[in-house]
Amino acid sequence: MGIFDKFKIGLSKSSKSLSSGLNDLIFKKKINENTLNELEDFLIQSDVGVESAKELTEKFSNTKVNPKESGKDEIFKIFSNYVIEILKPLEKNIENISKNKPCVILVAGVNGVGKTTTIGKLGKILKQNEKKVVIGAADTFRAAAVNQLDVWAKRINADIIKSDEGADPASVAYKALEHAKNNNFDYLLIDTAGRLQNKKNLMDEFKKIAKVIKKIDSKAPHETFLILDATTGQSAINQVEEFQKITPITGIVMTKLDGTAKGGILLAIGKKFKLPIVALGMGEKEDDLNIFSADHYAKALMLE
Ligand SMILES: Nc1nc2c(ncn2[C@@H]2O[C@H](COP(=O)(O)OP(=O)(O)OP(=O)(O)O)[C@@H](O)[C@H]2O)c(=O)[nH]1
Ligand SMILES: [Mg+2]
Repeated sequence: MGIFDKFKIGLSKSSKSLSSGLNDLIFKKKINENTLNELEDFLIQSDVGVESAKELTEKFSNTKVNPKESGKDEIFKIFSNYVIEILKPLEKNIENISKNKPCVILVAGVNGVGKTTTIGKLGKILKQNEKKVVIGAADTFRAAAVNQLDVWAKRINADIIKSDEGADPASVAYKALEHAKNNNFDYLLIDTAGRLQNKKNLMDEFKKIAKVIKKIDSKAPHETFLILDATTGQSAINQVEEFQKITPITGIVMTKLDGTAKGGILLAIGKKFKLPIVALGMGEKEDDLNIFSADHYAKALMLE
Protein backbone atom coordinates (compact mmCIF):
# COMPACT_ATOMS: atom_id res chain seq x y z
CA MET A 1 0.00 0.00 0.00
CA GLY A 2 1.36 3.44 -0.92
CA ILE A 3 1.85 6.10 1.72
CA PHE A 4 -0.94 8.28 0.41
CA ASP A 5 -3.34 5.31 0.59
CA LYS A 6 -2.48 4.98 4.26
CA PHE A 7 -3.31 8.64 4.88
CA LYS A 8 -6.51 8.16 2.88
CA ILE A 9 -7.68 5.22 4.98
CA GLY A 10 -6.44 6.69 8.25
CA LEU A 11 -8.25 9.97 7.69
CA SER A 12 -11.36 8.54 6.07
CA LYS A 13 -13.67 9.36 8.98
CA SER A 14 -12.44 12.95 9.01
CA SER A 15 -12.58 13.40 5.27
CA LYS A 16 -16.12 12.02 5.03
CA SER A 17 -17.25 14.43 7.68
CA LEU A 18 -15.38 17.46 6.34
CA SER A 19 -15.98 17.08 2.66
CA SER A 20 -19.63 16.13 2.93
CA GLY A 21 -20.15 18.92 5.46
CA LEU A 22 -18.60 21.49 3.13
CA ASN A 23 -20.54 20.07 0.25
CA ASP A 24 -23.87 20.32 2.03
CA LEU A 25 -23.23 23.85 3.18
CA ILE A 26 -21.84 25.31 0.02
CA PHE A 27 -23.46 23.54 -2.83
CA LYS A 28 -26.97 22.86 -1.76
CA LYS A 29 -27.84 26.51 -1.45
CA LYS A 30 -26.72 29.92 -2.54
CA ILE A 31 -23.76 31.31 -0.65
CA ASN A 32 -24.79 34.24 1.48
CA GLU A 33 -23.89 35.67 4.87
CA ASN A 34 -25.88 32.93 6.61
CA THR A 35 -24.15 30.14 4.75
CA LEU A 36 -20.79 31.65 5.61
CA ASN A 37 -21.68 31.77 9.30
CA GLU A 38 -22.84 28.17 9.16
CA LEU A 39 -19.65 27.28 7.37
CA GLU A 40 -17.53 28.91 10.04
CA ASP A 41 -19.49 27.11 12.78
CA PHE A 42 -19.09 23.81 10.96
CA LEU A 43 -15.34 24.26 10.67
CA ILE A 44 -15.05 25.18 14.35
CA GLN A 45 -17.03 22.07 15.25
CA SER A 46 -14.66 20.07 13.06
CA ASP A 47 -11.89 21.15 15.45
CA VAL A 48 -9.77 23.01 12.90
CA GLY A 49 -9.56 25.90 15.38
CA VAL A 50 -11.35 29.23 15.55
CA GLU A 51 -8.65 31.17 13.74
CA SER A 52 -8.40 28.72 10.85
CA ALA A 53 -12.18 28.55 10.58
CA LYS A 54 -12.34 32.34 10.27
CA GLU A 55 -9.55 32.55 7.73
CA LEU A 56 -10.96 29.72 5.64
CA THR A 57 -14.45 31.21 5.64
CA GLU A 58 -12.94 34.49 4.55
CA LYS A 59 -11.19 32.79 1.67
CA PHE A 60 -14.37 30.94 0.66
CA SER A 61 -16.35 34.17 0.73
CA ASN A 62 -13.96 35.75 -1.74
CA THR A 63 -14.43 32.91 -4.17
CA LYS A 64 -17.07 32.93 -6.83
CA VAL A 65 -18.44 29.45 -6.73
CA ASN A 66 -20.53 27.98 -9.44
CA PRO A 67 -21.66 24.61 -8.13
CA LYS A 68 -22.64 23.42 -11.57
CA GLU A 69 -19.12 23.81 -12.79
CA SER A 70 -15.89 23.15 -11.00
CA GLY A 71 -16.87 25.03 -7.83
CA LYS A 72 -16.48 22.09 -5.54
CA ASP A 73 -12.96 21.34 -6.65
CA GLU A 74 -12.16 24.98 -6.16
CA ILE A 75 -13.40 25.05 -2.57
CA PHE A 76 -11.63 21.80 -1.74
CA LYS A 77 -8.49 23.22 -3.26
CA ILE A 78 -8.70 26.36 -1.17
CA PHE A 79 -9.01 24.17 1.90
CA SER A 80 -6.10 21.93 0.93
CA ASN A 81 -3.86 24.85 0.01
CA TYR A 82 -4.59 26.52 3.29
CA VAL A 83 -3.71 23.37 5.23
CA ILE A 84 -0.50 22.94 3.25
CA GLU A 85 0.49 26.57 3.74
CA ILE A 86 0.25 26.17 7.51
CA LEU A 87 1.52 22.64 7.98
CA LYS A 88 4.18 22.19 5.30
CA PRO A 89 6.75 24.33 7.16
CA LEU A 90 6.15 22.11 10.21
CA GLU A 91 7.09 18.81 8.55
CA LYS A 92 9.88 17.29 10.59
CA ASN A 93 12.18 14.98 8.75
CA ILE A 94 13.16 12.30 11.21
CA GLU A 95 16.29 11.51 9.24
CA ASN A 96 17.55 15.06 9.72
CA ILE A 97 17.56 14.77 13.45
CA SER A 98 20.18 12.06 13.55
CA LYS A 99 23.14 14.43 13.55
CA ASN A 100 23.79 13.37 17.10
CA LYS A 101 24.77 9.81 17.63
CA PRO A 102 23.08 8.43 19.56
CA CYS A 103 20.11 10.74 19.15
CA VAL A 104 18.11 10.63 22.36
CA ILE A 105 14.36 11.06 21.96
CA LEU A 106 12.22 11.46 25.07
CA VAL A 107 8.60 10.54 24.53
CA ALA A 108 6.08 12.48 26.59
CA GLY A 109 2.32 12.68 26.92
CA VAL A 110 -0.59 12.09 29.27
CA ASN A 111 -2.03 8.65 30.07
CA GLY A 112 -3.09 6.44 27.27
CA VAL A 113 -2.34 8.78 24.35
CA GLY A 114 -0.16 6.13 22.67
CA LYS A 115 3.39 6.81 23.88
CA THR A 116 4.48 3.20 24.18
CA THR A 117 2.81 2.14 20.95
CA THR A 118 4.36 5.09 19.10
CA ILE A 119 7.82 4.14 20.34
CA GLY A 120 7.33 0.66 18.92
CA LYS A 121 6.08 1.96 15.58
CA LEU A 122 8.69 4.71 15.32
CA GLY A 123 11.39 2.22 16.21
CA LYS A 124 10.22 0.05 13.36
CA ILE A 125 10.44 2.93 10.86
CA LEU A 126 13.96 3.77 12.03
CA LYS A 127 15.03 0.15 11.84
CA GLN A 128 13.66 -0.08 8.32
CA ASN A 129 16.00 2.81 7.56
CA GLU A 130 18.91 0.66 8.76
CA LYS A 131 19.26 2.54 12.03
CA LYS A 132 20.34 0.92 15.28
CA VAL A 133 17.62 1.52 17.85
CA VAL A 134 17.52 0.95 21.59
CA ILE A 135 14.50 1.59 23.79
CA GLY A 136 14.65 2.79 27.39
CA ALA A 137 11.74 1.71 29.59
CA ALA A 138 11.68 4.74 31.88
CA ASP A 139 7.98 4.39 32.61
CA THR A 140 8.65 2.34 35.72
CA PHE A 141 5.35 3.32 37.28
CA ARG A 142 3.65 0.02 36.43
CA ALA A 143 5.15 -3.38 35.66
CA ALA A 144 2.66 -3.69 32.80
CA ALA A 145 4.20 -0.66 31.11
CA VAL A 146 7.61 -2.33 30.95
CA ASN A 147 6.09 -5.59 29.70
CA GLN A 148 4.21 -3.78 26.96
CA LEU A 149 7.41 -2.11 25.78
CA ASP A 150 9.24 -5.42 25.97
CA VAL A 151 6.71 -6.95 23.58
CA TRP A 152 7.25 -4.06 21.17
CA ALA A 153 11.04 -4.35 21.39
CA LYS A 154 10.83 -8.05 20.50
CA ARG A 155 8.36 -7.39 17.72
CA ILE A 156 10.63 -4.87 16.00
CA ASN A 157 13.83 -6.57 17.06
CA ALA A 158 15.26 -3.63 19.01
CA ASP A 159 17.32 -3.66 22.20
CA ILE A 160 15.57 -2.63 25.38
CA ILE A 161 17.00 -1.40 28.67
CA LYS A 162 14.62 -1.84 31.56
CA SER A 163 14.48 -2.10 35.30
CA ASP A 164 12.03 -3.25 37.94
CA GLU A 165 8.71 -1.60 38.64
CA GLY A 166 9.28 1.42 40.86
CA ALA A 167 12.92 1.86 39.83
CA ASP A 168 14.19 5.38 39.28
CA PRO A 169 13.26 6.40 35.71
CA ALA A 170 16.35 8.60 35.45
CA SER A 171 18.65 5.69 36.23
CA VAL A 172 16.98 3.59 33.52
CA ALA A 173 17.46 6.47 31.08
CA TYR A 174 21.12 6.73 32.11
CA LYS A 175 21.74 3.01 31.65
CA ALA A 176 19.99 3.08 28.30
CA LEU A 177 22.13 5.96 27.04
CA GLU A 178 25.26 4.26 28.29
CA HIS A 179 24.26 1.15 26.32
CA ALA A 180 23.44 3.23 23.24
CA LYS A 181 26.75 5.04 23.37
CA ASN A 182 28.91 2.00 24.05
CA ASN A 183 27.28 0.03 21.27
CA ASN A 184 27.21 2.73 18.67
CA PHE A 185 23.43 3.04 18.41
CA ASP A 186 21.78 5.70 16.25
CA TYR A 187 18.68 6.27 18.34
CA LEU A 188 17.59 5.91 21.93
CA LEU A 189 13.82 6.16 22.41
CA ILE A 190 12.82 6.74 26.04
CA ASP A 191 9.31 5.93 27.23
CA THR A 192 8.05 8.00 30.16
CA ALA A 193 5.11 7.76 32.56
CA GLY A 194 2.13 9.96 31.83
CA ARG A 195 0.33 9.25 35.02
CA LEU A 196 2.27 11.03 37.72
CA GLN A 197 0.14 12.59 40.44
CA ASN A 198 0.61 16.19 39.40
CA LYS A 199 2.46 18.59 37.16
CA LYS A 200 5.17 19.24 39.72
CA ASN A 201 6.04 15.52 39.91
CA LEU A 202 6.07 15.26 36.16
CA MET A 203 8.26 18.33 35.82
CA ASP A 204 10.68 17.01 38.45
CA GLU A 205 10.86 13.69 36.67
CA PHE A 206 11.65 15.24 33.29
CA LYS A 207 14.23 17.52 34.89
CA LYS A 208 15.86 14.60 36.63
CA ILE A 209 15.99 12.44 33.50
CA ALA A 210 17.49 15.35 31.55
CA LYS A 211 20.03 16.13 34.27
CA VAL A 212 21.19 12.54 34.59
CA ILE A 213 21.58 11.79 30.88
CA LYS A 214 23.47 15.06 30.40
CA LYS A 215 26.27 13.48 32.42
CA ILE A 216 26.87 11.26 29.40
CA ASP A 217 25.91 13.69 26.63
CA SER A 218 25.52 17.36 27.52
CA LYS A 219 23.12 17.87 24.60
CA ALA A 220 20.74 15.03 25.53
CA PRO A 221 17.82 14.72 25.23
CA HIS A 222 18.15 15.94 21.67
CA GLU A 223 14.45 15.68 21.07
CA THR A 224 11.29 15.55 23.15
CA PHE A 225 8.26 14.35 21.25
CA LEU A 226 4.82 15.06 22.67
CA ILE A 227 2.23 12.43 21.82
CA LEU A 228 -1.33 13.69 21.39
CA ASP A 229 -4.47 11.59 20.99
CA ALA A 230 -6.61 13.05 18.18
CA THR A 231 -9.79 11.63 19.71
CA THR A 232 -9.43 13.93 22.71
CA GLY A 233 -10.12 16.96 20.50
CA GLN A 234 -9.63 20.34 22.11
CA SER A 235 -8.03 18.88 25.22
CA ALA A 236 -4.98 18.16 23.06
CA ILE A 237 -4.49 21.95 22.92
CA ASN A 238 -4.35 22.14 26.72
CA GLN A 239 -1.91 19.26 26.79
CA VAL A 240 0.53 21.11 24.53
CA GLU A 241 0.26 24.18 26.74
CA GLU A 242 0.83 22.19 29.91
CA PHE A 243 3.76 20.14 28.57
CA GLN A 244 5.46 23.22 27.20
CA LYS A 245 5.59 24.45 30.78
CA ILE A 246 7.21 21.19 31.84
CA THR A 247 9.82 20.71 29.13
CA PRO A 248 10.63 22.10 25.67
CA ILE A 249 8.78 20.12 22.98
CA THR A 250 10.60 19.59 19.69
CA GLY A 251 8.03 17.50 17.86
CA ILE A 252 4.41 16.37 17.87
CA VAL A 253 3.08 12.91 17.07
CA MET A 254 -0.68 12.76 16.75
CA THR A 255 -2.19 9.30 17.28
CA LYS A 256 -5.59 7.66 16.74
CA LEU A 257 -6.50 9.77 13.73
CA ASP A 258 -8.21 6.62 12.45
CA GLY A 259 -10.63 6.82 15.36
CA THR A 260 -11.97 10.33 14.89
CA ALA A 261 -13.94 12.37 12.39
CA LYS A 262 -12.23 15.46 13.75
CA GLY A 263 -8.75 15.00 12.34
CA GLY A 264 -8.76 18.75 11.64
CA ILE A 265 -7.41 19.14 15.18
CA LEU A 266 -3.91 18.77 13.76
CA LEU A 267 -4.44 21.99 11.81
CA ALA A 268 -5.52 23.78 14.99
CA ILE A 269 -2.43 22.54 16.83
CA GLY A 270 -0.10 23.46 13.98
CA LYS A 271 -1.57 26.91 13.57
CA LYS A 272 -1.51 27.69 17.28
CA PHE A 273 1.85 26.29 18.36
CA LYS A 274 3.87 26.01 15.14
CA LEU A 275 5.63 22.98 16.58
CA PRO A 276 7.22 20.51 14.17
CA ILE A 277 5.02 17.51 13.36
CA VAL A 278 6.82 14.19 13.22
CA ALA A 279 4.31 11.47 12.45
CA LEU A 280 0.66 10.46 12.56
CA GLY A 281 -0.73 7.32 14.20
CA MET A 282 -3.51 5.69 12.23
CA GLY A 283 -4.05 2.35 13.89
CA GLU A 284 -2.72 -0.01 16.53
CA LYS A 285 -0.48 -2.19 14.42
CA GLU A 286 3.24 -1.86 13.85
CA ASP A 287 2.95 -0.31 10.39
CA ASP A 288 0.28 2.16 11.42
CA LEU A 289 2.54 5.15 11.99
CA ASN A 290 3.19 7.47 9.07
CA ILE A 291 5.86 10.10 8.83
CA PHE A 292 4.00 13.38 8.51
CA SER A 293 3.36 14.80 5.06
CA ALA A 294 1.34 18.03 4.86
CA ASP A 295 0.46 17.30 1.23
CA HIS A 296 -0.92 13.84 1.98
CA TYR A 297 -2.76 15.06 5.04
CA ALA A 298 -4.36 17.99 3.19
CA LYS A 299 -5.31 15.88 0.19
CA ALA A 300 -6.65 12.97 2.26
CA LEU A 301 -8.84 15.31 4.34
CA MET A 302 -10.64 16.57 1.26
CA LEU A 303 -11.53 13.22 -0.29
CA GLU A 304 -15.16 12.29 -0.64
N1 LIG B 1 -6.78 3.19 16.83
C1 LIG B 1 -5.57 3.54 17.30
N2 LIG B 1 -5.20 3.13 18.52
C2 LIG B 1 -3.99 3.50 18.97
C3 LIG B 1 -3.11 4.31 18.21
N3 LIG B 1 -1.98 4.52 18.94
C4 LIG B 1 -2.16 3.86 20.11
N4 LIG B 1 -3.37 3.25 20.15
C5 LIG B 1 -3.96 2.46 21.24
O1 LIG B 1 -4.14 3.28 22.36
C6 LIG B 1 -3.97 2.53 23.57
C7 LIG B 1 -2.96 3.20 24.49
O2 LIG B 1 -1.68 3.16 23.88
P1 LIG B 1 -0.34 3.16 24.71
O3 LIG B 1 0.76 3.15 23.73
O4 LIG B 1 -0.36 2.10 25.73
O5 LIG B 1 -0.46 4.57 25.42
P2 LIG B 1 0.52 5.19 26.51
O6 LIG B 1 0.53 6.66 26.27
O7 LIG B 1 1.83 4.50 26.51
O8 LIG B 1 -0.29 4.87 27.84
P3 LIG B 1 0.23 4.89 29.35
O9 LIG B 1 1.58 4.27 29.38
O10 LIG B 1 -0.80 4.10 30.09
O11 LIG B 1 0.22 6.32 29.76
C8 LIG B 1 -3.53 1.13 23.12
O12 LIG B 1 -4.66 0.29 23.12
C9 LIG B 1 -3.03 1.35 21.71
O13 LIG B 1 -3.13 0.20 20.89
C10 LIG B 1 -3.55 4.75 16.91
O14 LIG B 1 -2.87 5.48 16.16
N5 LIG B 1 -4.78 4.33 16.51
MG1 LIG C 1 2.86 3.56 28.01
